[in-house]
Amino acid sequence: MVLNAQNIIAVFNNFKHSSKFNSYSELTSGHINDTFLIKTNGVHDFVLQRLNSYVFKNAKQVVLNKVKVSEYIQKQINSTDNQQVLSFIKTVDNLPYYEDEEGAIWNLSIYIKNSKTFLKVESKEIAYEGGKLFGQFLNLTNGLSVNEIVDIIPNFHKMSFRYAQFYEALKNASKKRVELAKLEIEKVIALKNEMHILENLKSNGKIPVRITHNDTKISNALFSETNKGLCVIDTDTVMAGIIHYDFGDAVRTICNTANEDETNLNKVSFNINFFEAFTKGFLKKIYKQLTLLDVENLALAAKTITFIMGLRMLTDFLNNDMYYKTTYEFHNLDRAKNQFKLVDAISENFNKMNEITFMEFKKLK
Ligand code: GN1
Ligand code: MG
Repeated sequence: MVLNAQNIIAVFNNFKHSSKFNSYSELTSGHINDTFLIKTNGVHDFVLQRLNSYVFKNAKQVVLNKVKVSEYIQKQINSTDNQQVLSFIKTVDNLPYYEDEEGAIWNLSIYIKNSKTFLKVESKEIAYEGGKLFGQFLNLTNGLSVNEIVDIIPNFHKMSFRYAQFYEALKNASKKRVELAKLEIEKVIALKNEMHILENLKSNGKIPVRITHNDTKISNALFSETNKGLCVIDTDTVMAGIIHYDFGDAVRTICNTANEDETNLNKVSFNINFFEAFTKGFLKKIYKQLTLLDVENLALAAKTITFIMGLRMLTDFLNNDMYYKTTYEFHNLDRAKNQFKLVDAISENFNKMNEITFMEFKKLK
């Protein structure tokens, strides 16, 4: 379907709302779905989204998961305040999603008013608020059974699975792309053992599996106009996981002094002050659920999730860009380079990071 105004209005009007469409704009920060802000003349504006059917083989189930998570959180916060949780709108046929003629799946949620997002964090306060918000999300979903949510992308953060995909891509990649990615490929091979430590702790039952968000980049957090954390969004990949990756993915995006797409690698470094502020906020909300072993592996989690993002971007580059949206030829390779530079910066700060997580945990316990 061509994503023009006429088609977007038609899809929007398949949902149950009493608002008149005013205008729309595309929200372009995501790498996967097509997302639009729909402005109306009514009480609410809306976020309309077409799910990526290559990434989400069972897109209907993604929406069912999302609705379940929102309803569960709504019950926990026990308030009608829809600033803290996403509210999904049903279709005129009373379904949680709309299926268009091509079989694509759409969902609609209420746009949370007076909110903003950050691609890059500019202050310790935002880092701290982000920590509280993602920690609180884990509190709110703590009682949700892993059996309630379908594993929407199996093995999503599983390192051995991502390595297998990488080796497969390497076998089939063009000579040119392999040559261009030579240094990154060497890096992936060199870090293999260390990057499996968390997976081993998880599979040996040392770190508990629970419902987690799995995509806690800072642009998935909404803030109020006064920079208070409001609501965690993009619940597409909420499923069974370990809290470490939620901690780590937030650190990956909060403490990077550059955007994820920055190509000038001199700008990529690790902001340890933001790490401290984020850790304070996160642990404040969630320390009661953590063991010392959990805390000892938080810094490693930041390194591991940053690495796995680089690995997936590199793999997609070798696969000629099948998965992530790209806007120029070597976009995915540039993204991978950015992430691997950040992995190095994390290594340089590793001891300090471990001191901080341990100290902050001790203060609270
Ligand atoms: C994707 O949905 P979006 O664009 O926020 C990806 C995440 C990566 C992220 C990198 C389903 O997230 O795993 O962290 O890009 N989501 C999926 O920014 O693969
Ligand atoms: Mg996502």
